[in-house]
Amino acid sequence: MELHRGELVPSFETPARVEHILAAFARAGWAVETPGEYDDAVLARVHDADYLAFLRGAYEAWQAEGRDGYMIPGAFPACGMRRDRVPDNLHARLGYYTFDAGSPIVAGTWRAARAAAHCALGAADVVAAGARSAYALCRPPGHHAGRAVFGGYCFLNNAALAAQRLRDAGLARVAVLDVDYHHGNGTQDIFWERDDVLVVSLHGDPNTEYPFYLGYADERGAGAGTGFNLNLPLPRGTDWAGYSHALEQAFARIAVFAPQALVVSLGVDTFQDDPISGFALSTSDFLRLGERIAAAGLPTLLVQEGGYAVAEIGDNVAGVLAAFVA
Ligand code: OKP
Ligand code: ZN
Repeated sequence: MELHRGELVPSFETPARVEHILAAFARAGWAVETPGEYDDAVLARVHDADYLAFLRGAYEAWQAEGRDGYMIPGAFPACGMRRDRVPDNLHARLGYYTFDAGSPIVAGTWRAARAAAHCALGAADVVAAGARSAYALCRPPGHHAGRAVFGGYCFLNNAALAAQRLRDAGLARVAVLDVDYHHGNGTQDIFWERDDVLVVSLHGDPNTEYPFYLGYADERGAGAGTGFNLNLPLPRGTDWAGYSHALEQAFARIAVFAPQALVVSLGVDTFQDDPISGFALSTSDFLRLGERIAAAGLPTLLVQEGGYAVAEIGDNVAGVLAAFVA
């Protein structure tokens, strides 16, 4: 469930999304593997230790206070309030570590987020070992999760963990291309001051689209990372003509960067019938998207992000991957 316009409504991010993706893979005859386990120290490569400790123990602490159900924040340290100390109060800490009320923590959240991260890390290891491509079927998604903040259904930043894993495997430069409808504010946050990971994102204009407070074109990185963040916000209604134009700008920047690998935050909520998004890509456009990504000729790791048109999500994801399977 999520708090949406003052009401608890069923979350758009559902287990059925994975079932539909797996069904499409089965129809295509594609096998799926389960990744191994990773030590939590790997998560600390992109997330702060206090944040990870909070996420790990949040629901047990909630239960120890005699509560059950959905852990939803109601207070946030907004403008003019203190962020230099983390309160003891559990509800206050919950608000401290998130930026929205739409991403409840439940009993299985840590286990699921950790398992999704392991999928991305496992796929990163496959690419680091020399594979042309790999795909990580992550749920929950990750690109809204920052160094020490969750939100937008995201708790651990799967794509950022994968990019860091590739760096740690010895690849000097890694590019992240985020094609989810929503701006990947967490990925931008994590790599903001770095010049070894280029972050490029195509997304709905934050002036009207979630996550609203980040994702504008004038955000280019800071310090050593100046110029290594590229945002390409696009208006509601953008179709393949507009989208593919921005995609060429993205790949022009990536080509100059000349990375050793590409991590794609693969949201398919750019689909025309997505219930919470505003672009107009068709199922056949996802074939073209996959072909364009593959044409970059880079070792490529695709990490599942959003996509909420559940009946079509399988065909849309499989469409992108088709270019890598041929
Ligand atoms: C996640 B991903 C609040 C509405 C917020 C969150 C959308 C998260 C999208 N009630 N909706 O980028 O696909
Ligand atoms: Zn999205």
